[in-house]
Amino acid sequence: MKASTLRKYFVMGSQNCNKDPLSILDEAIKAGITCFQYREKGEGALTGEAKYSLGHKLRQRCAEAGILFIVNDDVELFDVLKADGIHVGQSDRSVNEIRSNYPDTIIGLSVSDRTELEQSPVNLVDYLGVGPMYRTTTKTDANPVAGPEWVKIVKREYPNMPVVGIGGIHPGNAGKVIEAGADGVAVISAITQAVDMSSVVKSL
Ligand code: TZP
Ligand code: MG
Repeated sequence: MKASTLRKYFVMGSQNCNKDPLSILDEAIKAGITCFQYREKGEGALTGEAKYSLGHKLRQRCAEAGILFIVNDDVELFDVLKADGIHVGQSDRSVNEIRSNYPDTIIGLSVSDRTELEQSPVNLVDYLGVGPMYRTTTKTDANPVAGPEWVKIVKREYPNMPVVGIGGIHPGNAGKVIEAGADGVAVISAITQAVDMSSVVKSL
């Protein structure tokens, strides 16, 4: 994948939205996001048919706009929606298994410390999600804050691997993440809760 696709990576599920997720995605696309991840997860998340149904609509919007559509965790959902890629965490389905079943798909992997990095099949993934950059209240089981310094460490070890920072990122601190060497910033609440989304995405 082109590293620049990660530049403004919007992550969202219905549980993050206080209005229609489709209209939030539409607005975010119009504002200039470069990538989207459907992450229907945590308290209040949709399940079953409702999750698939919303996924279909979000997927369609991204296809129409030419925005990469990534599914978090759920390999079956990824498959049914014919998503462009899948993002997994350390305790999700194994990268080895996904790669052998989907040789050409985009795989993103979260790494939050050195141990995770050392134990990861980095050669099999297309990009790394690194974080949390800052304190976040969006993911209740987030790992301890690693900060932009963590981006530097990952990039030093894997200079050619596309890297996106995540966790507590907003227009006021995104620059530090990019300065540390990240190819982009992944955000949830800075966009879903934005009063002026167009200006937030532009500043990011
Ligand atoms: N992974 C690490 S932190 C985080 C995820 C999914 C939550 C990011 O949400 P926000 O609102 O951008 O801090
Ligand atoms: Mg996960």
